[in-house]
Amino acid sequence: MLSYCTLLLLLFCFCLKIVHHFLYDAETRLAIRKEAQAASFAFPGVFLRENFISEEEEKKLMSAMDQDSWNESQSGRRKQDFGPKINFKKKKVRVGGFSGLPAVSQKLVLRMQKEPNLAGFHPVEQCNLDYHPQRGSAIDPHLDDSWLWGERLVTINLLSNTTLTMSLERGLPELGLAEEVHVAVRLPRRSLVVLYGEARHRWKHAIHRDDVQERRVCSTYRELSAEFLPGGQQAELGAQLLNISLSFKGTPL
Ligand SMILES: *[C@@H]1O[C@H](CO)[C@@H](O)[C@H](O)[C@H]1NC(C)=O
Ligand SMILES: *[C@@H]1O[C@H](CO)[C@@H](O)[C@H](O)[C@H]1NC(C)=O
Ligand SMILES: *[C@@H]1O[C@H](CO)[C@@H](O)[C@H](O)[C@H]1NC(C)=O
Ligand SMILES: O=C(O)CCC(=O)C(=O)O
Repeated sequence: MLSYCTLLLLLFCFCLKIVHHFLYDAETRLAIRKEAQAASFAFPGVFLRENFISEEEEKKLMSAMDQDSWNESQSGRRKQDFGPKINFKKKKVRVGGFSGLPAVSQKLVLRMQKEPNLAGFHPVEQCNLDYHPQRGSAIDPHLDDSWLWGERLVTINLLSNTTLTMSLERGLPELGLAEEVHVAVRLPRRSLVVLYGEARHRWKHAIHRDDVQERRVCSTYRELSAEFLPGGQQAELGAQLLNISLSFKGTPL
């Protein structure tokens, strides 16, 4: 009986979980308060470029992607991966099988490199994810690996608008927010978003089920960490990955 009550109490508390909600403003780079008792704050580490690709390019990209097969992934997502096989637990990278990023990405990568935050951006992985409301697609809050992957995570958002939710479970004590904090970053269709700095390493990112209203596809590009760049312990492997990746002769893994 007691445990049943305890369970109910826990459920009650869970439902009452307080979350402070903010909305990211790309122009001022502020997280704007949605509630009276909180103040807006600077939110560094997000770069957003609207209309990164044209409608025509979106059509061509999507038709190229849909010519390859999609693999089932977690949480109702489907996936196409162009990159080395990685075992993050054992910190092992296998080059075999990786044939490079797809040809259609070459001009997009060149365009990325012209963005103020993306000088010298040389991706060694492209992961395409396909979200659909009928499959309840979502991605839980997480931080991307930083052993292999470098500072900048670059995503092109296709087919529909969505919201990337940034979260800090422990709140922001420096702002007097003791409970979980969410910052909603609106991603318009055909925009490019870069996460770096605090938005890359401190805040988790997620796509909530409710924020997938129509089919939505994204391509995320990842660069190497310092360990795999010249001067790093695994520089040779890094050079090999770059060589393959930037040949743009890829077929999916
Ligand atoms: C998508 O977002 C853009 C830019 O924020 C907005 O102008 C447009 O109306 C939105 N489209 C839909 C279908 O909600
Ligand atoms: C990549 O490797 C191939 C074969 O090992 C070599 O011929 C080529 O020059 C390399 N390309 C670059 C850009 O390093
Ligand atoms: C799907 O997974 C299989 C098995 O891992 C792999 O051989 C295939 O290339 C994958 N396809 C895509 C599009 O990622
Ligand atoms: O769907 C997105 O935009 C985010 C994808 C993501 O977080 C990931 O692939 O790790």
